[in-house]
Amino acid sequence: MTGLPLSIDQIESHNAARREALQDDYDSLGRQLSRRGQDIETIKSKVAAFSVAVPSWGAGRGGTRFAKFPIPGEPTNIHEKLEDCAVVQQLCRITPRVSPHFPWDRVEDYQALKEEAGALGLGFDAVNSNTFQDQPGQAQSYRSGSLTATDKAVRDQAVAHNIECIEIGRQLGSRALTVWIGDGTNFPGQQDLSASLDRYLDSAAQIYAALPDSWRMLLEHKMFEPAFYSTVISDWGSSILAANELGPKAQCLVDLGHHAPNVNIEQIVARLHRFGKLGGFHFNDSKYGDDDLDTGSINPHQLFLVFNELVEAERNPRDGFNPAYMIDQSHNVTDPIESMLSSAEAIAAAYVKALLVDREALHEAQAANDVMMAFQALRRAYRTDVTPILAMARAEAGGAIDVLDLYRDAGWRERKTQERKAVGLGAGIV
Ligand code: LRH
Ligand code: MN
Ligand code: MN
Repeated sequence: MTGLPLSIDQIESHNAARREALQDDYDSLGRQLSRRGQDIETIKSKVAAFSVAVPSWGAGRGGTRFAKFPIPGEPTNIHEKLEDCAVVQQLCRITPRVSPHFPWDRVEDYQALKEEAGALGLGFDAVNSNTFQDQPGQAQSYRSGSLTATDKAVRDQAVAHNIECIEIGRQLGSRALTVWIGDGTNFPGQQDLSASLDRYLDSAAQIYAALPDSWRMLLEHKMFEPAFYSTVISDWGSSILAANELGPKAQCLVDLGHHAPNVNIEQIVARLHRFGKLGGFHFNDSKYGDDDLDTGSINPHQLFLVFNELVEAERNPRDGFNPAYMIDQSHNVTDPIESMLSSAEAIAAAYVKALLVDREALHEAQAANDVMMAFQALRRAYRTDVTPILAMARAEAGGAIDVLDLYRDAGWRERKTQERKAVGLGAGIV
């Protein structure tokens, strides 16, 4: 591949200077794990096979509804976003796919976009529709809802947009459509809570009917925002009921930030898997609500517990187990590339720690109701520093041993500051 953004020689010399120390740490961890009956090479090969998609919108500097503070060299279109996602992938080697959002990423020629991504070492993941914003020149407004609007013309427009997203996704080589709607209410009595769900099911069924056989429709629930009294697909209950009604190609997507505070998300994961409806994840972290903070920055233990359920699910697949993993963050105060690198590492670390759980010991303790030993089986895995496994897997795949160090040394953002046009100020959700 010649179109890669960073110099392969630079990665090689970066790694050469760190390889000996890494080998030392890796060997030491390998000995520690082998005393626990675990083979570090087997674990490393699982990381090598692991991947998580990055969102095209995550490459831009996010904002809040109050303000957006762009950074120099920020990408201004899908082409530049792909370049930045390629930097992330080149350094960390576990983010080979980009999840696009339409119409934000609209272009004339999707075949050409697919080739452009391919030359950068990237493919496309789930396509995301957007019926939570009005676009210039749009015939109908989503101000009173989209798939659930009382006005049929609005619902028809929202359905048609989703079907167009499927068509674009086909051209990009995608195999899933993620549907999140902002529909809901701000006042008690504003809408009939049952009738709006009926309208959702009717609209969603029309989209489902347009889905190719090999595709999945991922229903993303969210408790609140932008609607602050009720949301139509507010929780995993509404989501799984809708997915069941739609059919086997419909599954539920869990965005970690879309729940009530303190909700037991790992249990939701286990429930969805139990009924074959665990479709995918949007990884991020939060302290208060849908904060879209960097994954694992607030509650890495919860992320580990989610992956603990995923490893259990992998060992015990029901109706197939193939969740789509993706990062969904808003980078308001960091360089988005650095946040995505750091988050990809946090996600892989949670996965590896979950792999390190002594499942036999855990299951035995559970069967014997030995609470402390069951907990310790998790605790022991969680406190292991798995950094050497991640770095070794990365380096062997051609990535950087220290991703952030190399990213800063490469001066990518400085270079792009010279080349790219400046982003205007303003407010924005992403
Ligand atoms: C909604 C959401 C959804 C959107 C994205 C921009 O809060 O998580 O996934 O598509 O943010
Ligand atoms: Mn999301
Ligand atoms: Mn969200």
